[in-house]
Amino acid sequence: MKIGIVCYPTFGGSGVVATELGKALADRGHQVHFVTYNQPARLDLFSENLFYHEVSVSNYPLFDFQPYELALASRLVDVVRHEKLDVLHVHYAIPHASAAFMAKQILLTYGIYIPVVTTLHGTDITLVGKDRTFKPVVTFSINQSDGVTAVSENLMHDTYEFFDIENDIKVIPNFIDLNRFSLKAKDHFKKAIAPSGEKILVHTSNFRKVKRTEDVVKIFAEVVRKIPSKLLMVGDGPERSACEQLCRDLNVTDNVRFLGKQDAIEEILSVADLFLMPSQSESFGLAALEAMACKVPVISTNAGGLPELNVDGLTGFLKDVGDVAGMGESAIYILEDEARLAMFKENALARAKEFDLATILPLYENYYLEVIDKCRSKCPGKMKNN
Ligand code: GMT
Repeated sequence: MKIGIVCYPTFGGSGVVATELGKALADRGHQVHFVTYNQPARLDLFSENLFYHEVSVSNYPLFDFQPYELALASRLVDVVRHEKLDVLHVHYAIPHASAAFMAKQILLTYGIYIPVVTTLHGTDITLVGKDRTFKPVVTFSINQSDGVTAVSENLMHDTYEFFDIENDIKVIPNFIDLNRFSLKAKDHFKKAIAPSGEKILVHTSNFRKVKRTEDVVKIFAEVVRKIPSKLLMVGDGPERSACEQLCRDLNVTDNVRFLGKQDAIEEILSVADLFLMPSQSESFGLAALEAMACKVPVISTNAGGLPELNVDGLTGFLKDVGDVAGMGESAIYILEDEARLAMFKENALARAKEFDLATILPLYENYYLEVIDKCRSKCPGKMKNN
């Protein structure tokens, strides 16, 4: 197939999923065209099947806000026509699904029907989508998509609950490349971080409010009182300075390191004993899956889709949002006993394997074929190979 992928090219989970999916599809022999404003963070163009089409937005001084959505729609029309795509897969409803809708309408004037699959990732629905000003556009563009997927059952239910959706939504969870995310020998790094054999806790995120990064520090402050340990805070974002201040207030700065944005997350996870994800909401929790694949148990909230990934008492523990004391106690419970910690680590890896890329990728491939087939019978004559 010739597949167009639209995503945010940043470190965010939706961009990571879209990029890894595109790369894996290219490895399977599909031709994959990324259409976005920057080359996606994890995209290396070494495959003959991978293409990148930049969306350049004007900087015409008349506009206070440059019309990205229109630039994207125009670029999509161009790429679909000239690369003869079979399907467009847009990640994140705003503004990708609506830009795809506009491109689809324009393409019809050229006698081309392009099937559009929209994947909902979470914040497009739970946070942004609930903003009343966006609701009509999100509802409309989901309903106008030829196929819709969500990354968890929970996100699917939320979408049906908050929007008037007439389309079926297929759940296809996040996936993990176990070749990349696996336990690596990083003893020298471990020694540098924890010279006296302290336990290592890790948090990775974009430090937005929804991640409750201050809870990470508070949980760690509980743990370090009982268990010699270190905390690695990976990533960057608006809440970082508040977290750094909290570390000073709680007198834990000597045991916490802020590493900023990192590419080789798997190397950091390889030295970790526990992963903390106290999010307010989390449609799936890709960062937790990455940790589990590196044999790291997870202390998380029970928000959103996290219970579909983290199994309470087996791969870690789930607590209510804001239950810092409960998360601290659970962390100590896992870390204080070596045999117990080893068991949780094994369980985390076993669970992660259920989300292996090799298992999830065919779900997307089959879904594209199903959607293309449905569209072909809906509009004979306007589809490629028709
Ligand atoms: O979590 C973020 O802040 C990034 C966000 C995004 O939209 O890029 O991630 C969302 O999509 C990921 C991939 O499907 C999910 O694993 C994350 O759980 C989800 N984040 C939230 O729901 C907060």
